[in-house]
Amino acid sequence: MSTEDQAVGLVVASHGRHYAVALDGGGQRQCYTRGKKSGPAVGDRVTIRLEGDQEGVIIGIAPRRNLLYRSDATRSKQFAANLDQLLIVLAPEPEFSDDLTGRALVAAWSAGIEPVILLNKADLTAALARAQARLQPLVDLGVRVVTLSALDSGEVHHLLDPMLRNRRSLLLGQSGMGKSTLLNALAPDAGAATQAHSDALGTGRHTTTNTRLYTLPNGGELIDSPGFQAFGLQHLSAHDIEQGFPEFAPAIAHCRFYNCTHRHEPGCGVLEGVAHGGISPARHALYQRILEENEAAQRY
Ligand SMILES: Nc1nc2c(ncn2[C@@H]2O[C@H](COP(=O)(O)OP(=O)(O)OP(=O)(O)O)[C@@H](O)[C@H]2O)c(=O)[nH]1
Ligand SMILES: [Mg+2]
Ligand SMILES: [Zn+2]
Repeated sequence: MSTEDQAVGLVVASHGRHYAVALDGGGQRQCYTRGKKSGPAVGDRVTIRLEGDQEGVIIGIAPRRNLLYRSDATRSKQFAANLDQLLIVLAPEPEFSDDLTGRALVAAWSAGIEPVILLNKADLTAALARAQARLQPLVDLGVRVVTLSALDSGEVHHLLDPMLRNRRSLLLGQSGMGKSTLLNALAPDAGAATQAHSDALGTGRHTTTNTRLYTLPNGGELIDSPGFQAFGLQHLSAHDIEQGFPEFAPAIAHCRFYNCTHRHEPGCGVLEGVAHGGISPARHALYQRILEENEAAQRY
């Protein structure tokens, strides 16, 4: 086939098996894939075969720097590819889940992507202190937490513009935390639907239904994604999971067995750390949950 029928571009939106691809030469096409292999993700560089004036078939995906995804025993769901930064969006209300937050951190660290927590809705002052207290163990681990209100766009620009410039970042979090509201504060032209709209329209709770990449007026690329309620990490190896708990590393050096799983082995440095206060029991419990889910999945 001649290369005149082909073009190269960036996947900027995905919805099921449909993708919007921004072509290097300008313009955007609606594209789809053929076959069953795991498909492209927002942030992928792809080659397409042109079809008509508006459409295309994705025929190749360039090698990825990284891919953030979640999976359970039956299926996997890609968040985005080739990321510089993961922005985990939390809020005092609705209450965020420690388990899901911990899993998002594991996903980022095991994929080599820098995570930052955005604690949104700082204007809800009555509930803010409790949310901050719940995040303190993660602050102690060295996770950067930026506290802000998406309703104050001046503050959002002031705090986030320097972090976002020249980088590709993904907004990730449970439904209702304010991801799309933050996006709109940074890129008013995005006009993303938020729950403020859907409340007014009386439509359902899940507002954002597809993943989409926006180019920010003050520099950088920001990807908005639908809220999630589960974050399976079945695709991670035991080694990957360990990478997701960087605070275990110094203790692991003291484990008696080289193949220690840090659950019941004698002479385990991690268990020692949990017993003597260096390692948080809640983090160790999360580690065990993830490891056990993976072992269960492998028995299928
Ligand atoms: N008080 C307050 N409300 C906010 C703030 N940010 C967002 N909200 C509100 O929180 C609700 C949810 O915001 P969205 O931006 O739709 O949340 P989302 O995370 O994109 O949700 P999904 O798309 O369903 O995943 C809306 O009613 C917003 O107006 C904030 O900083 N303060
Ligand atoms: Mg949204
Ligand atoms: Zn151990």
